[in-house]
Amino acid sequence: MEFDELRNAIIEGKTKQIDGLVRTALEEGVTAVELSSQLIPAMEIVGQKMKSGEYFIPEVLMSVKTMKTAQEILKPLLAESGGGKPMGKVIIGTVQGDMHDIGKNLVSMMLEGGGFDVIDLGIDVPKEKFVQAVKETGAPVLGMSALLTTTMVHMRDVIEALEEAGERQKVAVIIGGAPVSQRFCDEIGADGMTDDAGSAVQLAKQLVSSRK
Ligand code: B1M
Repeated sequence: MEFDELRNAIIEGKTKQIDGLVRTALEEGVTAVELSSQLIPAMEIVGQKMKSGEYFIPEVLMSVKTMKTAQEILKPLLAESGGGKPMGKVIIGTVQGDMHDIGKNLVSMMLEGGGFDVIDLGIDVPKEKFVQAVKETGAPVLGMSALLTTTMVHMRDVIEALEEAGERQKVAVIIGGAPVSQRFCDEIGADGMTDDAGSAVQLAKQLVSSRK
């Protein structure tokens, strides 16, 4: 399978073509997990074009729409890929002020594939909503995503709010997103961070089993 055509469809925002390209790749035997990981670098290139001023928001949104079309096709396949052993609940959301959700959605889909029951709070999630979800669901894992250096700071606010509500010890907090580092994770007292969706599933599994 030649992935260049698929990546170019994302970079150039060819929403109408992506459906056929993804389905052809699947028919050729490429797995949904492999396809997902092949498509991510295309968004990196979109980011570079955004930064250099070659792309403005409308172009970026066409790429996002194309990526989301691909994700919709892959979602049920990723959910099936884990073998089905139930792992419990995970709450996930993009922090307050942040609208980026492609990476968060990918993590969500991979967690479902890993057997987790995912409660996705969406984007621009205020700290109160994270705390309420932990209280109401008793989920053992809370995941937060942030793509902006200006919004990642809200991860700390959520952890502090969990402490104030007496919920912090009940839930393992994992974080991720392009600007997040291990140093930042340690600084804010999160339980772990990962750079990619697949490792987020491994981390969530480790944290759940270490708490049993
Ligand atoms: Co935005 N944006 N954006 N954007 N955008 C970035 C992040 C940026 C790096 C682009 C750039 O300048 N090069 C830059 C941030 C700079 C910074 O803070 N340092 C930026 C900016 C500045 C902005 C705006 C401020 C632009 C403006 O309006 N002037 C604005 C802010 C809006 C807001 O949120 N308040 C904005 C808006 C947008 C769009 C709406 C146009 C669109 C988002 C649409 C959407 O998501 N529905 C958008 C996009 C698409 C991007 C880029 C191009 C691509 C992001 C993406 O989807 N990547 C991005 C550039 C880039 O990242 N190179 C950029 C693909 C995705 C699969 O990767 O999300 O990193 P990622 O997820 C990975 C890992 O990080 C990890 O796993 C995922 C899969 O492997 N991961 C986790 C993520 N969450 C995790 C959670 C975990 C574990 C792992 O545990 C819970």
